[in-house]
Amino acid sequence: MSEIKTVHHATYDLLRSLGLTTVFGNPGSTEQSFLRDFPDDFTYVLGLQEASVLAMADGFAQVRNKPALVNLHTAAGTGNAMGSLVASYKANTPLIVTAGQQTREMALLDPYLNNREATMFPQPWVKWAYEPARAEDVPAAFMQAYVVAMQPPRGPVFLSIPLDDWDKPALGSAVLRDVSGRIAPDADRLATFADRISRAKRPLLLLGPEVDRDGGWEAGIAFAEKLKAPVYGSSLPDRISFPENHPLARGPLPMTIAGVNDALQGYDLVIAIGAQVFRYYPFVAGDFLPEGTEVLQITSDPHLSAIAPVGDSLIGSVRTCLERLVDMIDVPAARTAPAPRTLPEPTGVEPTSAPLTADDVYHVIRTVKPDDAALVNESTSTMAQQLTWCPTTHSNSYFATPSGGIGWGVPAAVGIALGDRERGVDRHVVATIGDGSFQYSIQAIWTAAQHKLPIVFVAFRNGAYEILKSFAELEKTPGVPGLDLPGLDIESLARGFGLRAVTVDGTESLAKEFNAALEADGPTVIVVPTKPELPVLG
Ligand SMILES: Cc1ncc(C[n+]2csc(CCOP(=O)(O)OP(=O)(O)O)c2C)c(N)n1
Repeated sequence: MSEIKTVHHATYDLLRSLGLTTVFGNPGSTEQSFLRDFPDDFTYVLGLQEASVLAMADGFAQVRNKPALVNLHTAAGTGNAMGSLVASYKANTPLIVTAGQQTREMALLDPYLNNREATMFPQPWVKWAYEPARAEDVPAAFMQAYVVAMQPPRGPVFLSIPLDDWDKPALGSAVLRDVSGRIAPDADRLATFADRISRAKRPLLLLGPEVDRDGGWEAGIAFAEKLKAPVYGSSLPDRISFPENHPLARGPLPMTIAGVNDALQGYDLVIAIGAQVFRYYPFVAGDFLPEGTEVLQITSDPHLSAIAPVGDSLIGSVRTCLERLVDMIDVPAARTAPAPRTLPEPTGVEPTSAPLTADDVYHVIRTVKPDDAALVNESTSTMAQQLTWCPTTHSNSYFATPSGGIGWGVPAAVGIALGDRERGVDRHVVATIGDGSFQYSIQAIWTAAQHKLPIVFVAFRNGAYEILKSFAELEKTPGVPGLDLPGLDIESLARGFGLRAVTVDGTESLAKEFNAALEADGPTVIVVPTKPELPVLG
């Protein structure tokens, strides 16, 4: 007679078959029955707080282009992870987020650590939330969670699992399924779009974050070069989908209704691929489009299609659409590509003492950063200088939060480095982080140190929540308290978590310490005293 499998056994077998052998977590008593006898071929990545656990898993999933598995501690742990979960949902990151639940035996008694209404808690920031009705359903619920997370538009899912389920007998081995991860566009509609693009006199191309996520980097270049149109990215980009040093690249669109309207003046057709129409932030009123401008949007996300205030949409994989459209459109032979914009060329950096300007810092980083390094950016008041000096030139190499919640960048950098290691990619991760943003999930740097990850954290120590001072001006709200950050010793904090750490006193020491960090066997935090600079918003 064959041995009866437990739910624990059947689930781990399934996870192994799905290639989900890394668990990001922070354990508690409600998770230990899942984590017991943790198999040797699985890896447990411990994060010291759940906001970090979830954002590390997000970075890991994004670079691997596969789901990541997260294990949280019942309601309290899920609560800590919620801010990061919003970012994962908005980035369409496939995550299987699990949380332990009190035993079914006492469910009705609302015992200590019980997760009341467990499936309601993470809503609406998950595609699916489920607590299996029976222990026997746990393995199949994981299979379903995988399918929901991976089917477009991808995103996080949530499973709450009572702690007494794991030792119960399973129904047998879980059924392994494979489903489609890409949705082909409707052929007739694509032909209509191709026709409208061919008839455009002065088109503008917007390539949003979904293009890079869908593996459409090369297809985007081929399409843009055939179209001979300027290429913009989404404002506040979480991924960059087009080489910013390309002659057609124009950087991100503005982030206000009025600003976008200005930028689109004179174009008769905006082709928005893998992008929200449009990503706005501060409210500066205006018309959505200039007179005579039309919009065609292509996305695999019905929500992005639904919320567009103008334009016609087509649902489908953006990579597939780009690959097909390039052969379907006609471009007048007489059309000439617009002149390239000029970005400053990195020259010798002037020796300058701290506090440095953001231009100084990014100029130095540009000269010392390896070309293939990934950049994670969460330095909110210096985004313009980052774009100017450190353009993204490779696929899968720029990352920022799409939710607007800070505290994502530090742990995401850790997850990206872990994901690179796991997929056999040997590159550095450079994380440029504001001194305020650094504090929200700071404990993630401990995980980076424990795993000796090749990350250079550059902390901009301007002593303020500087971007909020710009907002105070824009919104005419003088006298807001709580915008200064005196007395923070980030170097000591980093050492306390076991990292190499240094504070630099100028451009020369920044370059020297950056190079030393690249040679180090593990992560380094470089604190750079910087001048507070009010960015222009709009
Ligand atoms: C979780 C979360 N809490 C609060 C905010 C509001 N907020 C936006 S930017 C910012 C300050 C960022 O300061 P810092 O990282 O030092 O960058 P700086 O603007 O100084 O360049 C804050 C607190 C937020 N975006 N997310």
